[in-house]
Amino acid sequence: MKSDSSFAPNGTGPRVSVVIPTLNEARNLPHVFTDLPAGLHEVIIVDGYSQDDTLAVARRLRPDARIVMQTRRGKGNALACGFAAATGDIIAMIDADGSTDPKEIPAFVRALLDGADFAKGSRFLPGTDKAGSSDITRLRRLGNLALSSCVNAMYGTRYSDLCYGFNVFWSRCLPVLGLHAESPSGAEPVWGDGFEIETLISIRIAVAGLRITEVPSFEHPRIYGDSNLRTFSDGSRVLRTIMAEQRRARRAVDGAVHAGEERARRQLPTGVIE
Ligand SMILES: Nc1nc2c(ncn2[C@@H]2O[C@H](COP(=O)(O)OP(=O)(O)OP(=O)(O)O)[C@@H](O)[C@H]2O)c(=O)[nH]1
Ligand SMILES: [Mg+2]
Repeated sequence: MKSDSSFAPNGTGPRVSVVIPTLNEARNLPHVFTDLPAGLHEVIIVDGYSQDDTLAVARRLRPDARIVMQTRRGKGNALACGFAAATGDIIAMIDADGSTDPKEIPAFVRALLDGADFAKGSRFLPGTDKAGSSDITRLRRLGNLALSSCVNAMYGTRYSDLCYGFNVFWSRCLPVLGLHAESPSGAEPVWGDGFEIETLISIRIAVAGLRITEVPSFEHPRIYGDSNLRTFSDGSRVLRTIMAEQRRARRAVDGAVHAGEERARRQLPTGVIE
């Protein structure tokens, strides 16, 4: 990568897919598109059946963008659908409301090229003036700190900003995330479909032992429109996710131990006691 604002100028280097969930973001999309770096492999808009002109604006301003309609409801489901559709080596997840800065994507990609599996955006990384937020409220900041500390204590991580939606990772990490874009039971919600998605991803990446690098990021206020996030109910979903993921990790360990015992039992002749 030769410059800060473009990827693989000679067609070399990793192919970067950008996944952008949209729910009524027609007025914000033009700002986001303007700041996308050059040389991207693909831009994927995952729409939640917006009532405004989101799709028309996307098609007009970025005819090469791929448009995917999500299968259920919620930002988490939108991201799962976008990830499933992505064909790049690297997937960047950003918001469509103007709060995440697409110009920062190359710094995240650089972290991956330097050896990370998962580049996690952080508004609160100490020791840098590139991290910050002019959007987050005091209450959400405190809640985020408490939830980050909880995850760090339970999973041995060092996240400084758990609930932030700007992350970039190698697409080979997707199996570890275990997300389900398809809907076997119609539009029935699936755990991870909502705003808990960022927590779920961060925990599953950590449990899998992948290499995580935090990248400083500055969050701006949404440009137009209203937030879809509800501080208390979505905060409590994040807390339930933290607990549920620990049970999931334990089940995986128990399953592996059981499978190992079963294999060992089959290999030993009956009556042999070690
Ligand atoms: N497709 C889809 N996109 C969604 C959905 N909910 C939110 N989004 C998008 O996800 C991104 C983040 O949503 P916001 O409502 O801004 O929530 P937030 O950024 O976590 O919270 P704020 O800081 O309050 O803005 C935006 O691009 C939204 O358009 C959804 O149900 N479906
Ligand atoms: Mg937002």
